[in-house]
Amino acid sequence: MSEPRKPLVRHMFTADPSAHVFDDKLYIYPSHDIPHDGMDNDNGDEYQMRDYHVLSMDSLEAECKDNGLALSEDDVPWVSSQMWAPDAAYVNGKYHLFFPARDKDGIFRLGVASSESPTGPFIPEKDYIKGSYSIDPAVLVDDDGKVIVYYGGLWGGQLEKWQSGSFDPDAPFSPEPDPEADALGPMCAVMSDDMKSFATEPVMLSIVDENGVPLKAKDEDRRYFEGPWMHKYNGKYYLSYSTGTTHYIVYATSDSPMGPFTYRGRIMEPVIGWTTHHSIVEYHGKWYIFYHDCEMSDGINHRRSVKYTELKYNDDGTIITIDPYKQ
Ligand code: FUB
Repeated sequence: MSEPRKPLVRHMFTADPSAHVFDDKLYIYPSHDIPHDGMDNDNGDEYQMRDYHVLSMDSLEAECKDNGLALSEDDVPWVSSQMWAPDAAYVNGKYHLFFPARDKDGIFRLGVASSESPTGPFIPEKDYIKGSYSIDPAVLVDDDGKVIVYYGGLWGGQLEKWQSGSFDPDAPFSPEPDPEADALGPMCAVMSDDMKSFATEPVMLSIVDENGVPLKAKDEDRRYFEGPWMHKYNGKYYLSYSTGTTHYIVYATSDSPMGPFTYRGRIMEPVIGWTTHHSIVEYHGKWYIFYHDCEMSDGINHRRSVKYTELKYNDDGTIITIDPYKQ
């Protein structure tokens, strides 16, 4: 049986969970961490993932199942390494897996693969999505049918390296170039109907404070770092993300899926391990946050395990902050 706040599976390391409900069952699309004794650095070189396995639960009371290999880097012609945090969406009768990985030049791109089944195997497109870069795709299928992908991550995720309009391998990534500058935000684009390309030019989302002023790069407790997620609650768009260096999961809200988003607060305090990455899903009338930590590996950053817990809102729509180690 899957218990909240315990690793969903223990036979492998899993991270970056994107949870969805399809046909009344829970499906979790995680990264698959590989144990090794290599380097651990600001470039994320320790995250050497090579494939994806989809996890599923018939209900919250049921055992969490590993559905086996869903996609391997060996099957994707454009990928050289590091298949990082994925997401999935059900559109036009098919399941689509969105994933980031390094291309043959070592540049992170976004790819897509599709399947008749939520658990795969997924058949990848031969090339990455044209115009895509950076990491951590998260996909919203909006109520009007529009499919919007949010993505981007600092440091190893290379978002800073695209600010001139093309990839600049020498752009500094740590710390961000100018702490007084407006912080970078996640990128976002509408997908084409066949899910194979961007239908709109990607734009960077703006995240502002309570006075409408864009968050600054130096505001590390609140500014965007990586791991975007978008969900809707009572008609509002909730953009949640990791603050990276300060290890929080925070959120901002808007009346539009393209923002601007107003910072609202903290969803989760830091977990054990450097990265924190989450998704939020409604299931049988309650809300849950899926996340990872390194408790099972005694704090080894690239040996993470996916967990979940309930997420609660106040009457005014704000989210109650979760301490991952206190009930
Ligand atoms: O899993 C590799 C990277 O670590 C993800 O892309 C980030 O969000 C962070 O969790």
